[in-house]
Amino acid sequence: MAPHADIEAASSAKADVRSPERYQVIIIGAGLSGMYQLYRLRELGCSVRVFEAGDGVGGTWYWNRYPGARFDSESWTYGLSFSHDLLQEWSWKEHFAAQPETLRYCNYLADKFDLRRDITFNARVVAAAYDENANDWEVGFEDGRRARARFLITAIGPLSAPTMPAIPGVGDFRGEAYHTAKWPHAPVSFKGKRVAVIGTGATGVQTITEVAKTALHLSVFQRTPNWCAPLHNAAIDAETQVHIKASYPEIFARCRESYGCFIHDADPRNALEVPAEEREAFYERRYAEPGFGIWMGNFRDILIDKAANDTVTDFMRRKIRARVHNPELAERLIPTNHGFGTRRVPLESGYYEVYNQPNVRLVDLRETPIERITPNGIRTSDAEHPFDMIIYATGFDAITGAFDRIHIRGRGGLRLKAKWADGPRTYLGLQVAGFPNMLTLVGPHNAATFCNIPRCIEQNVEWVTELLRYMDHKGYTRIEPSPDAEHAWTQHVHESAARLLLLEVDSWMTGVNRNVPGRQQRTFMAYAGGAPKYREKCDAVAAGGYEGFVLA
Ligand code: NA7
Repeated sequence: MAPHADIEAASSAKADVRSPERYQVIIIGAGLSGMYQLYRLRELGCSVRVFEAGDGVGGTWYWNRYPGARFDSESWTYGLSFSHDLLQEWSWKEHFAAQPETLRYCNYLADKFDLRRDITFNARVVAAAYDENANDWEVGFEDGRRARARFLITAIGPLSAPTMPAIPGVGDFRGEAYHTAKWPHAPVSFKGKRVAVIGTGATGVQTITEVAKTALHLSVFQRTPNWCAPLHNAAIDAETQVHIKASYPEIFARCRESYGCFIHDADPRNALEVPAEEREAFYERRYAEPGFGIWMGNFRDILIDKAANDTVTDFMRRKIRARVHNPELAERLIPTNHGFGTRRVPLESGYYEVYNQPNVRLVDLRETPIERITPNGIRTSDAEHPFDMIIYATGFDAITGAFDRIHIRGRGGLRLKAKWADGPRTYLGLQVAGFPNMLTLVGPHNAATFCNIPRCIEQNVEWVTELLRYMDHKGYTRIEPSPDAEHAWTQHVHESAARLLLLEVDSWMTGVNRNVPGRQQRTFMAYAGGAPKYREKCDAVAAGGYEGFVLA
């Protein structure tokens, strides 16, 4: 099938007969990665266009407007670091900024660097096909329009394909219903309403804590409890602001050296080497500190050694028991199928205390599973619960889901979804054999998924920019990894994760989503060797003349 015929089939019936717009580079997505890539490619003098499904910039922070949405990264480690002026002009108001502030930051970035003139909004890419004869990519939009470019850069994010629960009757409910990642732009009030939240991941925990403040009644439908830890957010006072702005070089240098580009890095000791009393005091300190210290700044072996993990898991268990007044309820909130840190740790601001409120109730789906959504509410195996509003905090088809939702075809019509049916295969998480000139920012097998993401976005974007500069300089027009390099990297990614305890539990990090057919097997989709090692490898490949890639 000719590439554009394929695109027309995937696009709407209104296929546009006009010839496609042409660029050197097309970027899909105007979140932080797409915007920063645009900025860098403009510097190269490329003709580049960003296509964005939403009507504004910000990606994750554009879509996830749910109540309570905020950073778990320190704000002052999250902003892009490339511009001294930007760092000095922008003043984060809180140590962990809420979504509206982060969205304002994204808009500020777009305005300051005049990025919007190269972004087309309301342009959802539904198909992309490589045309071997022309050596370029044609993308098709939902409305039938098309565009072409030599290079296709995906900046579509690892957590951007929301999933609704596979529960019968989801469409039947007559009240208000929202998925957290598709939250309306208009304010939503919970006052005087009976609200249900389904899901207790990082998103559910933030949502529940906020909704509980004003809802008449809140029912939390929990299938798997998670180990949540306190965020300890606070406003940034004037003196601290001055200090932060003066310390950016040190802050970013520290992030650069840590495993996940956070300011927190693992303690070099093994948990069991430390006397019990000292260990307990260490956990207390980490629990009392803001941010991910309890997860990322813990003893080096808690995520790989079960006995070490048991010590911190026991500590966290006692914390939940101390915070939830009703002992039976506390037990229901304590995870029993995984140890602390082996799933993404939700950071919370009074989450457990919510369950001490008289207007909040926990429905434990392990005992009474949901049977269906009804016009009036939710029916579990033992009762029908009436609601005015249902909030689905049911997560994402993570990491590869956003790729699957675009009909991507490479050389010889090879479908990316088919190639990745048994898990992604990539070289450096940046390219895929059979898909020449397609580059995948923060894609699978990248360090970015477990990263303080803008830090890893910067690394990816700068590497891709240098690659395109190199190709231009050398007169190359096509790049694709060799199948051997792809195989070796994919093996290496799997080996990097082999010792992690998190492989023993279902989560989006192990690629399991029970709401999506074909996503029931655990597969590790990110590079687990840490950001510094990943950067070293990428740099070595570049220094070696892009070893492992076939340039033509
Ligand atoms: P998560 O962490 O994937 O959480 C989704 C939650 O929804 C989780 O508690 C699920 O339970 C629950 N869920 C999903 N489907 C169902 C059905 N069918 N019935 C009941 N409960 C269900 O997504 P988040 O949005 O919270 O967080 C994703 C990441 O975004 C987060 O880690 C941050 O990095 C940003 P389960 O655990 O599968 O039993």
